[in-house]
Amino acid sequence: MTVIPENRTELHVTILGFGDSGQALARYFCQQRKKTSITIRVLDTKPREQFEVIDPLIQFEGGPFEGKTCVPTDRLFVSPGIPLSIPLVVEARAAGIPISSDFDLGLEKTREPYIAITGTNGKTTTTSLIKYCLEANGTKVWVGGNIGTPLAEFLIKPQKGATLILEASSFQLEIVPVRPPKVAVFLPIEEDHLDRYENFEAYQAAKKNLMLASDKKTIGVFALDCPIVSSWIAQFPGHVFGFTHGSDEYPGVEFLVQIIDKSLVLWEKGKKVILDLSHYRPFGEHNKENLAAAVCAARACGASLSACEKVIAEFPGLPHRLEFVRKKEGVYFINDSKGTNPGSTIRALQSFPHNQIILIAGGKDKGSDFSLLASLVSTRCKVLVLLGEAKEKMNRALGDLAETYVVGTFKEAVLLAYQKSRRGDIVLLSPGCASFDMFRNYEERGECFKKLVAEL
Ligand code: UMA
Repeated sequence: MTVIPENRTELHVTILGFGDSGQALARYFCQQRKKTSITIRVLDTKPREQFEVIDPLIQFEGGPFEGKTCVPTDRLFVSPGIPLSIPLVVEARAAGIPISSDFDLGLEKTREPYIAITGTNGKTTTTSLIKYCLEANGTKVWVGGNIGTPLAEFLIKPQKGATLILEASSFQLEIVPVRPPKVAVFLPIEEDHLDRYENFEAYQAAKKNLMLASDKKTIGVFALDCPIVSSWIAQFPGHVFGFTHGSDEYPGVEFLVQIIDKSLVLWEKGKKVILDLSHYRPFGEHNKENLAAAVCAARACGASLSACEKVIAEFPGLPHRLEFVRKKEGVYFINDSKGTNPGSTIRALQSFPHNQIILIAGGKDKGSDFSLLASLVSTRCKVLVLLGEAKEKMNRALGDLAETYVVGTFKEAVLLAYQKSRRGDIVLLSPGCASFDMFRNYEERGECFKKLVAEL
């Protein structure tokens, strides 16, 4: 039990991690101090000099967590990047301290309906597509979560009447959401973050917490072709919507979207409607899946078909996701820096013709199995350029399957890829790894690629 005196009037909160979510939480509690007395303690492994501490009353402690304790405190908030398994959190939990996060608090303190989007790849694109479909329909929305804006920001500046559209990572779902979503989108689940989780099952279990939060009114949107999420349907308490590349025979699915070549076939209350995708710009089958998921979610929230059609015609795709950069001497340069796990690199490779890809891959390994890429590398890649921390592991898994080069710097990788390319080839940056060994984040890596390509 905590040992904070019973008769005190102030609230003690402790925040682990002072990144975007930790800082938003701290600002929220500072704002709350106008109404209640609150003590805010923040711990981050980085030194204090690296932060601008926003309020002199925040007790900031920088440096390693070893030897520190969060007992006593009334509530411990853990940033998504910090595992709940670290001793500091385990000790606090054992002492009966409620463990929370900005995502958790955000759902607790709001009453607005929310749409949560989870799965391994495609979450941000789907989140954005849902936003555009609802906006085109005149619905007021607020977008946040893993996409970039912490939910605590909404608590600081609430928007009355908005529908929350929240990209939910496995990290953010490790605590079961306190209230049911209006719509829960389950995109395909593949191996990722195995440096954080004990095994693939533990990663799946975190994503499944969104299902555990759902109730009979929740509309679940399922990737029917994914064996993992589709196996959850039998236990899902709410309405089932789904999308597939397969047939229209899905008993129990109330709203089905079939992806057939350049169209989406919608089966809604026995009626068939076709949405034409000839003008939909994002590359690849997976981007049609993201769109199908978004159409299901948008229809679940009452968006009209014409609102969805407007988005299909106008959505340009997102930066760093199979983003076309430049065509130089007949060679196409594509930036897929957000391809941070083998599953997303597989989708990128599937989006281009056989034996014409010069793949730049590698970065920080997340415990991934790179042999998952083997068959596509052997059929689609002319040349493989490997770099970063994972280069040797990738070379062992894939090096015999294409002409392979292991390089030291990002600049070398881009120059070599260009040198090896011929008219009609595709130079594709899709690392299959996180960026943190060489860059601040995947955005910085993608921007660096675009800059180097522009200089060629
Ligand atoms: N820190 C420690 N000790 C640790 C680890 C981190 O003190 O052991 C500190 C760091 O020094 C840093 C802070 O914690 O100061 C960073 O916290 P964080 O890693 O939780 O990152 P935030 O800036 O709060 O951003 C988080 C999400 N980050 C992660 O999940 C790693 C962001 O997702 C999200 O956009 C943001 O909250 C708002 O909701 C990013 C991400 O990489 C994009 N997500 C992963 C992914 O998409 O694969 C899940």
